[in-house]
Amino acid sequence: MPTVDNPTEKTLAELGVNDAQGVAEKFAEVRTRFDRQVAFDADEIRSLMLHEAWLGSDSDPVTSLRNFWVGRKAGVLTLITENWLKKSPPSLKGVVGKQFNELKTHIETKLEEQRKRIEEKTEAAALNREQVDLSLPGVIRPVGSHHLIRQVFQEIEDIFFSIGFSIVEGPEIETPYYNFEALNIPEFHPVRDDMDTFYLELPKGAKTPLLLRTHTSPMQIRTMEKQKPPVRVIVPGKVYRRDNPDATHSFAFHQIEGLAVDTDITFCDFTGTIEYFVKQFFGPSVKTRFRPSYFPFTEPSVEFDVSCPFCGGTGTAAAGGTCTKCKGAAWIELFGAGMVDPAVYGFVNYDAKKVSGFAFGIGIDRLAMLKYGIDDIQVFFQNDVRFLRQFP
Ligand code: FA5
Repeated sequence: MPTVDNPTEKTLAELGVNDAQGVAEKFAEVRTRFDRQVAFDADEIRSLMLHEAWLGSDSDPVTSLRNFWVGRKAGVLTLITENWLKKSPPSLKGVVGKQFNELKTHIETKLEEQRKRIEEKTEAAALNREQVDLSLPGVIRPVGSHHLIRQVFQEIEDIFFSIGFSIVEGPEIETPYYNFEALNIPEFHPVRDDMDTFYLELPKGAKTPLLLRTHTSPMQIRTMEKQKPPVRVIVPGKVYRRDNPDATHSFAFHQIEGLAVDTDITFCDFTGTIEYFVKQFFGPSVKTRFRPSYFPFTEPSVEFDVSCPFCGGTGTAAAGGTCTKCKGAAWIELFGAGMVDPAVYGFVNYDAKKVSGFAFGIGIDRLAMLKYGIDDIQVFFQNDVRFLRQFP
């Protein structure tokens, strides 16, 4: 409901204006009302809107004020043009036109000033709200850390980097060819029984069966297929076997494969490299030894042992009695390794007469258990933060 009359909705004749002075008075009246409103800030305009139908109902009070005065359809300036200027008698047209132009310039200038003023004020208020109080305590965001297995991978990678090895990674889903055959493990070879394998269910007619790799050794083949000697790589990764979970077995675990092939690699290079690694990893005082073993893809094959780091290779615990870690044996079995079997070179088109090399496969989980005194492999996979926090 309008509470204030809007004189611009009437003609000058209807307002009883018939001379130049009357015209000037009416324009002055309108200008005074405008000057009062344009001096207001946004909140004051809002409350004015509630009381005066002079202002529109746009949700933004500043826009409402602007539309009311200069809106093209029904703004005051349009109404003056229609009702005062166009409908004034010829004798007053000149004076109404002059007054109108002055008012128009005045209104437009002042509205622009008001817009800038309100904008600056709003911006200053926002800046004020966002000001940072440097004396307040900061927000503490907890920083995560690497899982112990990842840390052990990193330690081993650093050691092998330092002696010229590089890292390669490969697929966890493999073909039987790479996981077995090319590693000199033909079908029905008894070794396949030790690596009880997860096979993928594939649609009928699939070209080859697929499996979850049971060790990182397939990457020996993939690497040699791609690369001519010299080869010096380590392969960190996840592997899978259908083993029942217990304190030392998991169905998913981690290995690092190592492979070095060149024209003149000897058994001494092999044992020297392994010994260097073990001493870097467990400390200079540990001793190593190797025992004959068997892998179809290495010949000869060995099992590397380390003198028990817990009892100093004595078999006796510091507090007396038998060392519980090595069970009094003084040695702990570490991993399998060997000189690459010449039969393997045949699968990758290497000349077995010209090249030689060694390979090893380290079970990371058991190595980490040994180094950090952990007696159950399952804790690596349970993600209990009480365990994880012990290895920041
Ligand atoms: C192999 O996997 C060979 N590919 C290693 C190798 C590489 C030999 C290159 C020669 C040359 P093996 O099956 O022994 O070997 O497994 C290697 C290591 O994996 C073991 O010493 C053990 O630490 C770890 N391992 C085996 N099965 C499990 C399991 N279920 N859970 C946790 N760790 C396991």
